[in-house]
Order: sequence, then C-alpha cells, then structure tokens
Amino acid sequence: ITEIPWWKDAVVYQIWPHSFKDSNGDGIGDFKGIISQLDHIKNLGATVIWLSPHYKSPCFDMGYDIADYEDVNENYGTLEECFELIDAIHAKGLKIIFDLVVNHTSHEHKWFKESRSSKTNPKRDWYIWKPPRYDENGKRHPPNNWSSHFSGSAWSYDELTDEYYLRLFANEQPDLNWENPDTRNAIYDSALKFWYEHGVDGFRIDTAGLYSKTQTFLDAPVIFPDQEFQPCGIYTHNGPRIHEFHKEMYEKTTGNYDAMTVGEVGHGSREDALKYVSAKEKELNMIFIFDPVEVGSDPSDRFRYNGFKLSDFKKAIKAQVGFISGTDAWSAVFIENHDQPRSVTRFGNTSTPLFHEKSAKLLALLQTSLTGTLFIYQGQEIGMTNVSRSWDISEYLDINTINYVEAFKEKIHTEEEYEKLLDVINLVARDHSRTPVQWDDSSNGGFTTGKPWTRVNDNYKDINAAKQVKDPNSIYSFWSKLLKFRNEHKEILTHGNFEILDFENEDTFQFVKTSENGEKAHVVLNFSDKTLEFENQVKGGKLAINNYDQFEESKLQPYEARLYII
Ligand code: TEU
Ligand code: CA
Repeated sequence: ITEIPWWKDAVVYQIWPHSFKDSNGDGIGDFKGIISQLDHIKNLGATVIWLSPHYKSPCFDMGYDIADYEDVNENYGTLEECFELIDAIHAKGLKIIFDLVVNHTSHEHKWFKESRSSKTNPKRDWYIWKPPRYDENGKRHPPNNWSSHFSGSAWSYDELTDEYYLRLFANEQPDLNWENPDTRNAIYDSALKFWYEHGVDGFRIDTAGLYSKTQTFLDAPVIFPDQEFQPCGIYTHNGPRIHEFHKEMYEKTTGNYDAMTVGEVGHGSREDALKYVSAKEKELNMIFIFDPVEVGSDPSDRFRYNGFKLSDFKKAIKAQVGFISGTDAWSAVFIENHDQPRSVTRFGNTSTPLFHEKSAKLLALLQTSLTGTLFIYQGQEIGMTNVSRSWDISEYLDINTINYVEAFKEKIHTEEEYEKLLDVINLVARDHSRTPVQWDDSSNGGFTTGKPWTRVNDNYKDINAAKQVKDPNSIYSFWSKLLKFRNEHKEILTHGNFEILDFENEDTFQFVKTSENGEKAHVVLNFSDKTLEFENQVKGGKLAINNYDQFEESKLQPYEARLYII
C-alpha cells in the first residue's frame, strides 16, 4: 500500500500568539507562554501546531502585516526564543507549521519603504502602483472601484509620488507584485527557505488564491449598488497565473522538504479546488474552503448575514470535504479559526450549560468524523464562546470590525439598522476568537498576571482548561477521547467516503462514512434543542460514541450526537 504522508493523519492545533498565553506579565501572549502549555496540546491529541504570524509587525492586522519575514515580533520574544520554541515542539514529538503571508507586506517592510520612495526606485515594481483617475470636476479617485476586504477602497493614495498602491486588506498592507520574478524569488528566500532551514515543517498559506491579479485592473461589476466600491474577487481570486506561481513556489521551496502546506483559498468550485490540491499538480497539499464558516453570510461581506440553515450547512460541509472522493486530492476540516466567531456560539447553542456542553461535543463529533486533515483552533477544545451582546462596540478592536462600523456609520442608517448590525457583529465578528484563552478561574482566566491586551470573556470562571482537563465528562476530555477514537479508525473517519443521509432535514445531520474495505460509521447529530423521535434507518450499527450517558435508542435528546460502527 502507498505510504500515507504524515500530514494526512495530522491533527493541527492553531495558536494565535497574541492571546494564547502570556509568560512575562505584559498582557500579551509570547513564545515562552506557548512552551508552558505544550502538554495541554499534546494531551488533547494534536500532532501539529500552526502558529499564526509571529514575525516583526506593527500589528495593524495582528501580525498579518509583516515588516520582516526573518525577524520576530519583539512582544513575543527574541528570534533565539523562537528557535527554542521550534525545538521544544519537536522535543514533544509534535510538528510546527508557520503562517506564510506573502500576498502583501506591512507598509513598514524595507521593500515597501524603498518602493514608495520614488517612481524610479529599483523596487517600485515590487508593489502595485497606479495613477489616480480624475472625474469631470477634477476630483481625484482611485484607479478603479475595487473594494478592500476590510471595507472602503482597495487603493491607498501616496502623496509623495501622486500615485495609489493596491492593498486588498488594510491601508498598512500593500499588495506585493507577483508579476515581478525578482519579488517572487525574494519571497521564496526570505519568507520560506529561511524558516525551512530552521526546521519548520510547513506553512499555512494566507490568501493563497489572491497573488495573481488580472493585469487590466478594470472596474469590478456592481454587486452592492448601495456602496461606492465593489468586491473584486473576479479580478483577484484564482487569477490567470495563480497555479503557475504555486507550482514555482513548490518547486523552489516546499518541494525540497518533507513539509505540509495548507492554502487559505476560501472560495471556488470543485474544479478550482482540485487544481490546487490534486497531488499531481505539485502546488498545495490541501486548502481551507470557507463554505461552512460562511453559511448565512454573503461570501464578499460577512456582515451581510441572513441566518443559519442546517441544510445549507450540510451542503457546505460536503463542499469542504466531499470534493476529494475518487481523486488524488486532500482536504482540510475546520469550522473555527482566528477569522471566525466561536463555532459553539455560531453553530451550537450556549444558552444553557447543558446545551453548551452537548452542542460543543456534537460539533466535536462532527469534525472528528470528517475526511481530511483536522484543524482545531485555540479554545475550541474547551468550548470557548462569543462574548456577551452587552459588550460595548468600542471593545471590538479588530480592524475589520472597526472599519466596517465606520463605513456603516458614514451612510445614513437608522438606529434600528445599527442595532441589527450590532447583533450580526455579536454573532460573526472575528473578534470573538481573539479574546485570551481561558486557562483557569484565576484573574484574567490565567492568561496573564498583568493587564490583558484585550478583555477576557466574562465566562472564564465557568469555561476554562483547568476545570476541564481533569473532568472526564468535559468538552476537552470528549475531544481527547474522539481524537483517540479517530486515530483508531483512520480508514473510516480520516480517509473514508462521505455520504449525507438527510440533506433536507433542518433538525438532524446524519451521514455515513465508508472505508476502502467497506467498514462503515454512521453519525447522527441532533442540531436542534428539541427531543426528536428517531428510527435508525442504517441497520446493524453498534453504538460506539454518545454525548449523553442516559438515552433511549428511539429518541434523540437536544444536541445528542451518536456514532455507530457497522
Ligand atoms: O484572511 C483572508 C481573508 O480575510 C479571507 O476571508 C479572504 O477574503 C479570502 O481568502 C479571499 O478568498 C487572511 C487572514 O486569515 C486574516 O487574518 C488576515 O486579516 C487577512 O488574510 C490579511 O492577511
Ligand atoms: Ca508576554
């Protein structure tokens, strides 16, 4: 049989360094804090750590604005301490992948400082500069109508040379010009090879579908008539040269190491996805597909939210992991990360302790039964939740949320629409996944002995790791049990075929997994707060997992989750 690469059976635990664990009392997470919690991650059953950006950065976008790929954010420690972290992770028998953010740099990167210094600077063409457009009244406008992922125009005006630079994200994140081979080679050397040579086992690749822009830079079609700037995905996502660039990057860097890559592509058809992750393409091992975390939201605007439907969620899960069957491709399973709200709030029910516990376990059983490499985000293993609706909007510190609210306020909107926006922000803003990890019931949830850089969720006394690690009925213990079970049934759960049984049912989600040699698992999830009559259509199953100790075979209790082995 063909050797299965290590990254297919990996369980990846994502750390967002700012909020993971502070070791020196300055209120900000750091490398030594991570080292102090490695057993928490190993005992859970994770085998790989994905470290969100830890590089030198002014942190306008919390590290996704990198000022030096070969140096670290001094708030997290020294470069030497970063190397020690890599060694400590390897010493635990775990692997480490870093975040590769090369669609853009920080505006403080030396490359951009040179590029913006003059139109004739040798690095001018390392970024994307265009002249203004003027209207009939002589008013200056950006080169086209593209909107930023963070609201407003995707172009920032630079006085010194009277030109705009493209930045699909924040003003402080100028897009690199991937058309320039010198730029690409500098990226490969500085952002990839440097770290591969220091023992990193791979990368999570930020905005992996955005490097190739259509070079005409035409206006995007009007999708949102109520706003001046329009989503530009048709000219920036899955662009004309994107696969050429990924093939070159693989050949010049990753292909020379025993490494894992996961690309954040986000959107695209099954055909698009296969072009990135079919093994014969030699581009990426797998990609993150956003369909499940965008259920209810417009793909171009998370805050245009029209409600969760379980049938949509099932289709989305199939889009995320079902597309690889019968191919040489692979997939990534996730429903929570640093860009998303807390999944137990978004897809479960946190209105009572019972519903919180049961729905968190239900979501754990869903994820540990799906085919692909499994990703867990810090705090998800203990069922951390969104913050309360009572928090003031000023406590939402993320640039995406702040920009959105400011853009919203600029247009005349009624108080009622504003309250509705606050409801949506309280459900889907990515700020919720960025509150400090709740380690115990001491002040600040044990995250820091100092003043935390951002407020800790008020429920840390009830929801924290210390309370759960030693409780066999906790969410953490259930995750740990499931990861062990998944590892013992890889052929079915990690590699098996996926078939949904009840697409149209808005209360339950049932599916069957089948291994190559015909072993099966039948998963039954009651996504509702109701007790439902249940008649098992799949014969011959033996119950292996249940998130309730007391239950009746013919009744599904609220958020009851079962796995039968056949
Ligand atoms: O996220 C990119 C992002 O915001 C996606 O939703 C994007 O719209 C999609 O990839 C396009 O198809 C990454 C990071 O995860 C996020 O934290 C950063 O803010 C962002 O890139 C900029 O680096
Ligand atoms: Ca610190």
